[in-house]
Amino acid sequence: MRFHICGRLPAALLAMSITFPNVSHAADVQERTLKFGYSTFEAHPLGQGANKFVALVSEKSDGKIKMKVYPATQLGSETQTISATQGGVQDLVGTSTAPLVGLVKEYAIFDLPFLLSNEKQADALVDGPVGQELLAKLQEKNLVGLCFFENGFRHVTNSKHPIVGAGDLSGLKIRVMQNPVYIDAFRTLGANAVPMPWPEVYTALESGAIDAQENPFGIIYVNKLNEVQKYVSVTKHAYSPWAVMMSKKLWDKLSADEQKIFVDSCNEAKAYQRQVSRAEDARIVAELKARGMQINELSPAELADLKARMQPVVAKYTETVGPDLVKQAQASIAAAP
Ligand code: EAX
Repeated sequence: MRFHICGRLPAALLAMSITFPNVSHAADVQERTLKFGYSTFEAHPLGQGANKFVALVSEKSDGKIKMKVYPATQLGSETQTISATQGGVQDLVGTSTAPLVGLVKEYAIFDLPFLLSNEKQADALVDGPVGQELLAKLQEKNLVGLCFFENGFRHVTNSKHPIVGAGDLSGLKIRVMQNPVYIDAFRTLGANAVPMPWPEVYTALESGAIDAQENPFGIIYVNKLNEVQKYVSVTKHAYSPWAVMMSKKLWDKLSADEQKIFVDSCNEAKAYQRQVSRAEDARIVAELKARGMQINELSPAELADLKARMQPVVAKYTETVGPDLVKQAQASIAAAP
């Protein structure tokens, strides 16, 4: 029977069935239970994407590879969980890319103020040669970058007044991520920029130790920042990709089949994750308003002024990451659909 079917296959297909493993090839996959920790809540689009990734890995491994998720900074702050993953204490981690700048300076390219204007450009950048090169660079630091999810475009919130122009940031005590570009950017605007790990932010806002912070709508919403912040100003000053990473110690122990399962699952999950993230944004804005937040846009003139004031910061970090890398990034962005 088998022979009979083979006999009817076109020659090219027959050749393929000899060259490549056929369907009966048993993938080299072992039973594993892995720890995957990340900073935000499971209900956030990032958490939904993480769950999708976990489900895909399970499905593709016939249930052999299980991942236990630890959302909401249960395993520590982003910098702590990144180092735990480098050391192999934690198997997988998802974080905004901003704290990675301490390990691989080129990651600062994502933080250049106003580099990106929309999601299509973001996808072109992170899925293009620059993003792929940056994922690969993590290997030097005992991490394997699997793919990029999306945290999103960042906006400033504060408890004092609406920010209608760059001048309104002056004097505000604002929490920023542990990343030199953000520190410089907000200091340039006259704000008192304080780098702080995320798990400390809510309390610092609540106690009035800081006045302001900046994050995408989704993070503002799931963390209920409306309870401690009155104003959201749609500054869209930077875009945060979110890297899904594996400990290189674990990666090196995996079979080629297992490695492929993780990379394929991450790439499938990212499409879903980004779609959820983008679909949720409008609903979240309405919800934040319903919870009493005052949301304001900046006029085109004020935005242009803000961008202009960021130029020295862009120039400084273009030198740090390398002008060629920035040119490559700009080419990907320009080619976005
Ligand atoms: O969970 O620290 C931050 O502001 C980041 O956006 C983080 O991913 C939030």
